[in-house]
Amino acid sequence: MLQPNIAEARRFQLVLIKPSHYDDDGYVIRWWRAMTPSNSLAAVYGIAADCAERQVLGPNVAIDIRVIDETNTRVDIPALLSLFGRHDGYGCVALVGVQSNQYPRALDIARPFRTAGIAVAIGGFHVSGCLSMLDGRAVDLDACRDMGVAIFAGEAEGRLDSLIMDVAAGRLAPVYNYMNDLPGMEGMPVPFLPKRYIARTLGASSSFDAGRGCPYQCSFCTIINVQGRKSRYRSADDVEHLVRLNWAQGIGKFFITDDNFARNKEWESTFDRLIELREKEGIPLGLMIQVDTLCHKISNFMEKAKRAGVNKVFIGLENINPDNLAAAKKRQNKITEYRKMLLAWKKQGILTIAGYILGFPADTQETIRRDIAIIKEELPIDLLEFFCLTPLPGSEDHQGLWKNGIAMEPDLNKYDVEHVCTAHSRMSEKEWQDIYHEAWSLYYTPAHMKTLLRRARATGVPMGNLAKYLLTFSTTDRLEHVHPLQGGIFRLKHPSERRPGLLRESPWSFWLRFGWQTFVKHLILIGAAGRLLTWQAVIAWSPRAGDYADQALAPVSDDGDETLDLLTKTTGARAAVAHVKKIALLTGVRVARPQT
Ligand code: B12
Ligand code: SF4
Repeated sequence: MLQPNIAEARRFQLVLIKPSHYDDDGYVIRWWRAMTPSNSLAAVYGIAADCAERQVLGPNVAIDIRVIDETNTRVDIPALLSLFGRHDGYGCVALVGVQSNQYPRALDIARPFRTAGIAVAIGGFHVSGCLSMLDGRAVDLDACRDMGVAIFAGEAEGRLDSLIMDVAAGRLAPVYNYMNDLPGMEGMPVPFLPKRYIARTLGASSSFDAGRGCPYQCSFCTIINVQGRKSRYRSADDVEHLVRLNWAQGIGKFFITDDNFARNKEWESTFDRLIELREKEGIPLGLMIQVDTLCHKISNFMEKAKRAGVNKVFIGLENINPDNLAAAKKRQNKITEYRKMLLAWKKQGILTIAGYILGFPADTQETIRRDIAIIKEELPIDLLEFFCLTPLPGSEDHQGLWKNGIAMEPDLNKYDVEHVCTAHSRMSEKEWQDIYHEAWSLYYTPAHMKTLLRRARATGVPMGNLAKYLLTFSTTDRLEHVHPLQGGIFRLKHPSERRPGLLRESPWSFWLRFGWQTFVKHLILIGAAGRLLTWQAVIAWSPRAGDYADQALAPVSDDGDETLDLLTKTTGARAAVAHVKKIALLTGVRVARPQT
């Protein structure tokens, strides 16, 4: 980074903080090593580093950038206040990528800085979603105005310069609203984090968004109302540039965070470039992507994904009841295609992770139990993640409830898609919350984990990788009471980090309980890891393991699987099969071709 070399240069302090949120006991969720790196931080850091390099505050002012991801680093407020003190308050705290569930914590972080007169700005999905869908004040945005925290809605590419200049000139505005002006991404600064920050996450992987925007219209989705429905993308040159930047510091694993990489208009040129870097230059790329359930219909998509280095794919399966999918306007998810799509990923030996939402209108505890049993038996999914259907601020669902004055959970800290935040017509709040937790134990039974390992062995999915994820996914909700996406290794807590308004525990009882809980949790984890390793070894060495077959791995049959429970147990499923047959009859196309 270019820095002025004259001794009396002023140094603008830009502190980027990605807040975490509070657990059910009111303590900040923080780990020695968090599960996933924050792409929001990487994106804003990349833009800020570019501002520093271009010396946007003039040739005599340096910009020092600090990065704090609160999921893996404690926000040491006294130390930061003294840093600002040493620079006469010249600088700004930027609360980055703040989601709705992180908004209360973000405000708690902002308070002492505002009291000390330090400039604070906040950006991310909560403020952007609210300004996009609501009246500019809901939900709780006035708290920012009251404290003098500047609200930044929209994307920072091309706009951070002016915000930094406003802070430096002491004229920070209360609101910056760019929601109606989404920038193009080509040629923009790329997401990047120095290795010392990446090292605080598991597996030392980084992330980037190759594109933003999704063409679909799911009613629970905030993304389309914040990032739009048009595909915007980085060019293959941009992607190559960021891969090289990271590889120069030894990082070759990436989470490509596009919500639907299959609908990124530049997916093919991006994959082609990554294939070149991997096959010609030997950069050992390991990628995770997110896709929709129709991606198997895009010719070459899966084959190129494999060659580009994709080894994990997240699929927004959401539900197996078509009535539920239709209620959420997720009509693009065709349950009649699920098996074909999943088997096609299996054919590439790529690990599949599917998201499953609980609490759609037709769901009850009984139907959820039945549906999970069907998935285990009939769908070749490796890992299944559960979420509660949540009216997230910024979504059409939230806007509808808000406009009609229907009660929703008032505490934003709970909008983490793990807590029930609104009423359901067929389940009480307790029933819904209980079945969410039960779902994890229904799927991750010892018997099913062994089946998953057997399927992995038979289809070439790396067993060690799967076993590692099984350990996390089968234990995090039960032991840590958080979603695996919010998880990590070795939970850290501090008595001073309890949510304001809750009782401060005595240090003695706090540390005693923390020590005991940590000990017990790690004993259970060691036991679970030992069992998984033993199963993995036994299955790997079993002479006929490669021949393993079951209903989930069976090729799609000539009749399009129409006798499976997946396609017969709900009226919606039967209607979907009837529809496919009708179309086949009209077009003369066979219902399904057997997979090889
Ligand atoms: C990758 C991802 C993750 C990753 C990494 C987190 C991250 N934020 O990078 C992981 C797997 C850890 C994750 C976890 C969770 N996630 Co997530 N995640 C995403 C995803 C798919 C991409 C995030 C991203 O990189 N976006 C691109 C960046 C560049 O956009 P951005 O964050 O908005 O930042 C831009 C602007 O907002 C602005 N900006 C942001 N901050 C600031 C600050 C200032 C001062 C300024 C000037 C500008 C500015 O500039 C940036 C560049 O343009 C989004 C969906 C999406 N499309 O964004 C969901 C999303 C953010 N996640 C969501 C949720 C709910 C979660 C979880 C709670 C789920 C769970 N229970 O586990 C956890 C929370 C864990 C955590 N500690 O953050 C929701 C949040 C909805 C909401 N309204 O609150 C989203 C929107 C998805 C959804 N379901 O709708 N997530
Ligand atoms: S497919 Fe995913 S990103 Fe697209 S609208 Fe639906 S939920 Fe949102």
